[in-house]
Amino acid sequence: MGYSYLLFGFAILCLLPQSTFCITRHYTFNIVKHNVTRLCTTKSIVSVNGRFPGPHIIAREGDRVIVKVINQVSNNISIHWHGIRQLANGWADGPAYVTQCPIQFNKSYTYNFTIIGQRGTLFWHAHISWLRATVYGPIIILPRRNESYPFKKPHKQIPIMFGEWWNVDTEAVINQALQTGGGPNVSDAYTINGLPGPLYNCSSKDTFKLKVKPGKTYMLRLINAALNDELFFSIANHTLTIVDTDAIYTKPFNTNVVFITPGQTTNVLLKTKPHYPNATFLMAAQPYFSGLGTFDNSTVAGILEYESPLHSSPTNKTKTKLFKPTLPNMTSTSFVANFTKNFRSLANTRFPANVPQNIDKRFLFTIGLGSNPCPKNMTCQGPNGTKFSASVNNISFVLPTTALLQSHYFGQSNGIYTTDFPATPLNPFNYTGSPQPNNTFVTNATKLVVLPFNSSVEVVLQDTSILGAENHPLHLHGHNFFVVGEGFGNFDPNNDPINFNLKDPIERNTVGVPAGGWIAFRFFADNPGVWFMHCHFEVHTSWGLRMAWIVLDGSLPSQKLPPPPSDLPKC
Ligand SMILES: *[C@@H]1O[C@H](CO)[C@@H](O)[C@H](O)[C@H]1NC(C)=O
Ligand SMILES: *[C@@H]1O[C@H](CO)[C@@H](O)[C@H](O)[C@H]1NC(C)=O
Ligand SMILES: *[C@@H]1O[C@H](CO)[C@@H](O)[C@H](O)[C@H]1NC(C)=O
Ligand SMILES: *[C@@H]1O[C@H](CO)[C@@H](O)[C@H](O)[C@H]1NC(C)=O
Ligand SMILES: *[C@@H]1O[C@H](CO)[C@@H](O)[C@H](O)[C@H]1NC(C)=O
Ligand SMILES: *[C@@H]1O[C@H](CO)[C@@H](O)[C@H](O)[C@H]1NC(C)=O
Ligand SMILES: *[C@@H]1O[C@H](CO)[C@@H](O)[C@H](O)[C@H]1NC(C)=O
Ligand SMILES: *[C@@H]1O[C@H](CO)[C@@H](O)[C@H](O)[C@H]1NC(C)=O
Ligand SMILES: *[C@@H]1O[C@H](CO)[C@@H](O)[C@H](O)[C@H]1NC(C)=O
Ligand SMILES: *[C@@H]1O[C@H](CO)[C@@H](O)[C@H](O)[C@H]1NC(C)=O
Ligand SMILES: *[C@@H]1O[C@H](CO)[C@@H](O)[C@H](O)[C@H]1NC(C)=O
Ligand SMILES: *[C@@H]1O[C@H](CO)[C@@H](O)[C@H](O)[C@H]1NC(C)=O
Ligand SMILES: [Cu+2]
Repeated sequence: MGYSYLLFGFAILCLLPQSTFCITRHYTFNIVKHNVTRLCTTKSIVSVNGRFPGPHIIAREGDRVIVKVINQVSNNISIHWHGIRQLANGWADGPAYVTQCPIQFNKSYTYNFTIIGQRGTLFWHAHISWLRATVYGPIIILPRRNESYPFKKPHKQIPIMFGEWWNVDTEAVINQALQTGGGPNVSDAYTINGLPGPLYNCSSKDTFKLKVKPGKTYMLRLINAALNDELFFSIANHTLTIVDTDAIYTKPFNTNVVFITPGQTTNVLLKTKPHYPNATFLMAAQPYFSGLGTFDNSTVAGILEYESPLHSSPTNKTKTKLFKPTLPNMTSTSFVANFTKNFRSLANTRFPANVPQNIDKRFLFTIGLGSNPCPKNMTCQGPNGTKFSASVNNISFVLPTTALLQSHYFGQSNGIYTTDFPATPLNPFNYTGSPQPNNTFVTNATKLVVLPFNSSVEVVLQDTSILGAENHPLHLHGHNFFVVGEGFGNFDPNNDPINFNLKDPIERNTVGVPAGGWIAFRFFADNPGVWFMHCHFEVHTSWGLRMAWIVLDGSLPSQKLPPPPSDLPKC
């Protein structure tokens, strides 16, 4: 490796009011070019410290994390700490043109945040254009030093990061797609910890191997960092126990297959067989695809290998049997629905679920695809000769050329954004049925919703079937939400709320809205700032399936957005 930057600089002890130790953890992220070869194709990628995937951030709940990001490439960059609450700390959230201007070539920015009330797995990734294709890595949040897990402490913990490998430059892919208005190409492979595995040509040497001992419990920290694909994951002959999602403990449940959308994280316990099984097991992931058009339908595989002092020679190893997992049909919406129903918050006295019971603000947002007219002097490759677009309540969100959070903080919204984002669709229609609207054109605008501090909010996200119903993984910045209900078809405001779970709904930061269906979530707007909400399919975000909330300051000093740090990048 050409770069040997120190991950840990130094650590400073600090004392919390609860008299438990927390520390400050320092990292340096040098954004540099790096050559990587997969599937016999070498390409130069944007990377952190010349690593692919990027370095691990490891911290305990309560710790402060300081990451100095130094941009040494010509691409503008910003880093998002996906799922970190960033309480009154929006300056460190990272989405380009939302909370900050990007870090330009030869400039640096220091992200400074504390991890509060979260334990499990999150991840960090670039949050500008499609650079997160190669710029991502895990955030591992251990319990406080004096606290235990609500389950038996695992023997070992291993991040399992799913990603996509593209033989071509992903920046060129999205730039061209936005130009022509057509659907972009798809990835060439999926990866586990950057490795496509043995089911691709010229790839066997790039296979992730998990070596285990019999009779132990391992915690796998699953992260879906793929650009555009929801995934099914399974390990042959092994049951997985889900215990934590998006850094929140869940009621444990067993499954042979995990469904995980981009932006989601899932901690699972893997109990190994009590005795050396004289067998090797494939772990594999495949997409779930619900939309129209083409997708990467390939399979990434890794190997679960039992270590035995007696059977450890290479010759003996090749003799063991290999078992393969069975994954659901790649179009199985029914599997996804069944699986998703199992999630519940732990919701006990130690880890309560603070679900809003009374609602101050209600929203119904349609989400889905749409189109923009083709400019007169061009021919476009989108639907019916138009350009692909995507929207929330038919508004395709236009990013400004400055940062929204700064405009908000300094009271300079004029010409940057307006606060009239519609609370419900302006032109209601039969969202998942017929007749479908005969005009699929979107409005292009930068409209936000303003929420008073600590208002309790309910949002229904309603998928549309315009240009195809599709499962969309929606991600909210700066907050977790409780998924109180979901279903297929159109949300029924009279009958559906009767069945809402207000006791132990799952709490998360990213949720897959069912294809041709809806979900309802609730949250307290307890975090002053400007918070992005968007589809975590990069292609849909690029097309405008995104919007932002402004949460106003509260009355106490701790409830106010502080001034920006002095090194906040300029546009
Ligand atoms: C990547 O490979 C190219 C072509 O071989 C070479 O010119 C370049 O210096 C390499 N870049 C890095 C960062 O190693
Ligand atoms: C990080 O933020 C804390 C709290 O605002 C501050 O005390 C500290 O000096 C900051 N550290 C750095 C390196 O910016
Ligand atoms: C793995 O599962 C297959 C199919 O269910 C079964 O036939 C086989 O015996 C199992 N092997 C081991 C080592 O558990
Ligand atoms: C994947 O898609 C290609 C092209 O559409 C098709 O030929 C192939 O059979 C598909 N493979 C699987 C495993 O579905
Ligand atoms: C290979 O496995 C056999 C038992 O199946 C064992 O006796 C032998 O020691 C092993 N060889 C090595 C080099 O591990
Ligand atoms: C392990 O399995 C292989 C292949 O099935 C077999 O040839 C070998 O004898 C087995 N070794 C032991 C120790 O059971
Ligand atoms: C998957 O489901 C689709 C739609 O139900 C069906 O057409 C296809 O044959 C199925 N594929 C497999 C491999 O079962
Ligand atoms: C989902 O659950 C229903 C009802 O229990 C069952 O009929 C269906 O087969 C399940 N689908 C899948 C793919 O497991
Ligand atoms: C079409 O016109 C726009 C603005 O009028 C211009 O920016 C663009 O370059 C033109 N494209 C082509 C292909 O001529
Ligand atoms: C495609 O565009 C033509 C001409 O603008 C229009 O008549 C037709 O209805 C459109 N078809 C679809 C499927 O939108
Ligand atoms: C919406 O469309 C579906 C399917 O076409 C139909 O069954 C339903 O009655 C429609 N609903 C309304 C309110 O028109
Ligand atoms: C467009 O849709 C509206 C409402 O469904 C309908 O009244 C109108 O006739 C349609 N127009 C065309 C040209 O199909
Ligand atoms: Cu989407």
